[in-house]
Amino acid sequence: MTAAPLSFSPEVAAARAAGRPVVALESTIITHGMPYPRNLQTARAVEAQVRRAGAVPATIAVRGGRIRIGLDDGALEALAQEREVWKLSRADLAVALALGRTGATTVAATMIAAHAAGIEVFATGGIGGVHRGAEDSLDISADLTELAETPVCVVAAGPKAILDIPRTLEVLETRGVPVIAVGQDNLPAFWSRDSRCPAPARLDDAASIAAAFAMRRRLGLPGGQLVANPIPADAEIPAEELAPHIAAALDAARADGIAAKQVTPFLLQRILELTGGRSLEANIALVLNNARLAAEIACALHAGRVAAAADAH
Ligand code: PSU
Ligand code: MN
Repeated sequence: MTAAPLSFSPEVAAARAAGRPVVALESTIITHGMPYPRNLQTARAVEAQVRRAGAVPATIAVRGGRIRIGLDDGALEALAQEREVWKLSRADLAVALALGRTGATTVAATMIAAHAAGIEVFATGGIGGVHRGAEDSLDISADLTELAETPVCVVAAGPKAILDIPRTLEVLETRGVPVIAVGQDNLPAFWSRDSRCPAPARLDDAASIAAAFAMRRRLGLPGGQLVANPIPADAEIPAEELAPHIAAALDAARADGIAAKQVTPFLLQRILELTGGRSLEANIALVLNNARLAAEIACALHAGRVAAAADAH
């Protein structure tokens, strides 16, 4: 455990005291990934989904010089409506805390916070990765290096389809991150079930995903694992249908000179407009689906620990 300035919500503090399974949730998806009020409704629904599946949700954000592990409904609502919220990745976390700024945590920063708080499982929508054209821009999300370094099991619907998925897979392999497709051979692509890229590994249930994660910890390997959970079939937008919208959004980003942290929020918003809101509905469906699986994995890890403790007696 680090000396990180953590503040736990009463619900999460009680779960920790009782040794109950906890699932971390990020906040950039709320502040930069979805428009108000759907962002707030989704954040609440995702928390409810985690609870229904038997775990305790801990939405993570930064405020008043503290990393908040678990937000009550008032804090969630304030964050969802606030305008001047920083998007915090690994590079920004310390600065935002030192200055007392309000910040939303990305996958990378949420992993850091979750690990500091002793939370092993984290649900999000899609991870960041290697952007298309990264051979020139060098725009590669810090989410990938975090997965290589921080032992948290991240449940996502794959890398976002706006990215260069084959190159994202190459970086993850180089950095030694297990990439596990759930229930299918190919990696899912966020709004679509099939990226057409074979996944490096496939597992079909929460218990085996938990076992793989626990084994990685036993090996003493420092990083996490990426669990790529395909969007439910009835909510997906087929990749062929999305391709022209992604191309148009990328053109718009180039024309507007969008760079760095703005790229992903800009592309998500553009694609929302181009699909007439369908991409948002898909995004919500996939996050809910990931929250349920993450809770099941957290429960399986918890059950494994209980069994191991019983064996030791
Ligand atoms: N998943 C979503 N919507 C999002 C994100 C994930 O469904 O907006 C956020 C996560 O916080 C992720 C970030 O870490 O997008 C990636 O940003 P970047 O490409 O700048 O690293
Ligand atoms: Mn980037």
